[in-house]
Amino acid sequence: MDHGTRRAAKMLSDARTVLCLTGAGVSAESGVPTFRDAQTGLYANRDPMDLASPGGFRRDRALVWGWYMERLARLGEVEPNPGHHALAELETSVPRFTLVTQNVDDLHERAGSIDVIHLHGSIARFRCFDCGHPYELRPEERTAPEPPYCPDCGDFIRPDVVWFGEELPGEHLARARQLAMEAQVLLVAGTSGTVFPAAEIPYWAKTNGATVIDVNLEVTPISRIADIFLRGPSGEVLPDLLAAMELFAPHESDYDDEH
Ligand code: BJW
Ligand code: ZN
Repeated sequence: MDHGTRRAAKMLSDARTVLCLTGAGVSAESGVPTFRDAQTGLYANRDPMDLASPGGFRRDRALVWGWYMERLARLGEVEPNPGHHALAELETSVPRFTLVTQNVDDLHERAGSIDVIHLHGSIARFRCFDCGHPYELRPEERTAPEPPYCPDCGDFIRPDVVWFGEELPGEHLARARQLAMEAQVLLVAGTSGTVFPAAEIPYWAKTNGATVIDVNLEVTPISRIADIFLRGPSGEVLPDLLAAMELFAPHESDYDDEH
């Protein structure tokens, strides 16, 4: 086992309060494309503002709707990977563990994570572009070329995600910020750390004394400020980290003398 994994496992074992921040990279090994991979990314050769902004939706709602419906259909065919499972298990071994994700998929929940904050919404929920009322999408509307109309105001239905230029859900962001300031360890996995305000979380944690551990295939602005950078695929690094925590776990025999 390498030194970084061992140090990170020790930090996590000793911590009472851990916050975990995830991004698209944790779902990559499930077969969900990331956004900024130059070849396979969802934004590769495309302008993110055409696909993920209110202006883009107004300009070409069929393009945006089709892009989201295609992604939603693909999500129905994938499963959580060992990285998601390791994070769900970590929640059970740390006294206070919260996961804050930028991902709009539900793979963390499907792996068993319970305390999950979605900063950028959910691709499987819908609401009206104008009046904001929630909307239950009918199966046939998933394959339609255009979004349905809102029964309350007549505007178009959109996915309940956070686009560029839109505010993040206030309560969720406030809770993430509070937890970042209280955390003893911030475990970051699979994010490029380029989209704000989520990308500020590691700075909030670090300036409040947390140890920052970053798991990523590549160097990012977060790995540069991290105390421990574990370079590799999260589907391998996170299970290794969990296994390494066994080294520091109290064993029953440790209590024999006391009882
Ligand atoms: C692996 C791996 C493996 C791969 N293992 N690792 C401050 C400065 C500059 C700009 C701004 C600023 N504050 C705000 C802004 C503007 C803007 C912004 O941040 N722009 C930047 C791009 C510069 N932010 C906003 O507009 C936000 N709103 C806001 O600030 O509102 C303020 C406001 C106030 C008052 C009134 C009005 C507004 C909203 C941001 C919303 C972002 N939404 C998206 C789309 C969601 C819906 C959808 O899914 O379509 O969220 S954009 C997209 O990026 C998505 C992601 O959640 C987000 C982050 O991406 P992520 O997860 O990091 O993925 P990638 O692809 O970037 O990286 C993957 C990483 O994984 C890589 O590092 C790989 O190496 C790694 N990896 N495989 C481990 N197996
Ligand atoms: Zn409406």
